[in-house]
Amino acid sequence: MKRALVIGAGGQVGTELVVALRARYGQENVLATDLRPDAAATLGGPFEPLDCTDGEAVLAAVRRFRPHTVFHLAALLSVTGEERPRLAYRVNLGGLLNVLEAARAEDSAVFFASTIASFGPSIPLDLVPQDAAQRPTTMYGITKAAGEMICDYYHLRYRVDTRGLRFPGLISHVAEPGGGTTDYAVEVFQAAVARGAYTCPLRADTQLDMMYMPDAVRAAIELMQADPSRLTHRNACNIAAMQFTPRMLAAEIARHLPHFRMEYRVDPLRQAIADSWPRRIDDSVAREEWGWRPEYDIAAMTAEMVAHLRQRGSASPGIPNRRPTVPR
Ligand code: VAH
Repeated sequence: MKRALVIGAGGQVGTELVVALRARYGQENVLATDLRPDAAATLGGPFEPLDCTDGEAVLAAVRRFRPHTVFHLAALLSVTGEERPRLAYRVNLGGLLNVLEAARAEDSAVFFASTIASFGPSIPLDLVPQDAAQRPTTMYGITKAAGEMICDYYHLRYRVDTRGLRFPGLISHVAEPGGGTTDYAVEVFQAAVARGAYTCPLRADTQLDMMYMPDAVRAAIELMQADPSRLTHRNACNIAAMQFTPRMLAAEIARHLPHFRMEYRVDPLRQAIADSWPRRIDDSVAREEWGWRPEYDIAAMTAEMVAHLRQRGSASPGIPNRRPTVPR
């Protein structure tokens, strides 16, 4: 991979992925695109506004930039997807189809960001294997499970080099998440540093898979660099790093901020979504097929998050807090 096009670059993953890709391949070889033109100021370097639901615009951007790999990150997450299910369907599936069609035409590889939310409550959720049945109950999860299969189809039918990961909840101090059920695990750090207290929208015992963003970004790049002959599972590799509950995270934060207090006011929508997801996923296949290994556990992640936010001395990361931008 020498040249990369990142779609949805202004989001939580894209903001850090663009930096990592440019460090590896050079600023001019990584084009960042996002629906929001103002993301250019945050991302710097080569940038173009791009609406992934506009198939002609996606094809034109891929044809002009000629990337070896398109990292497709643009999507509505779980909470926003429940608030606007038809839009989530249009963006998450329509956008992906546009990317796959452009990649097919221009012989680019595609990275697809899937999620542990592509599983649902019809299976045992305590240790979900790579090939478990997928019956998600959110529009977000449905679009991601279908997206995985569409990526398989484009590989099998048209030989497009499609690959992807099922990301856990992702935690970063650089950019805000937007509209996700796991956003509490980012907001809590900002609140702890700024106010010493946070009101959590999930029950204290809600265990979910989580991952620190540097691990997630490295996993995406390592998967795209992996020897394709080793990949049996291409588009939907389970990857894991840590599992925790809000109660566990609060205790870890209190090791750095002894006066921190976590309160709870359960949001029924977020709790119902979280209860439908795996409490832990099995990432042994990714470890075997392409050598996946996480580098951050809850202690290392918490120490870095608190240190960065304290150093910044602000309640919110460098990127202004915002709801996700969605097409009109
Ligand atoms: C969400 N952050 O909460 C996303 C993620 C596993 C959760 O896909 O919707």
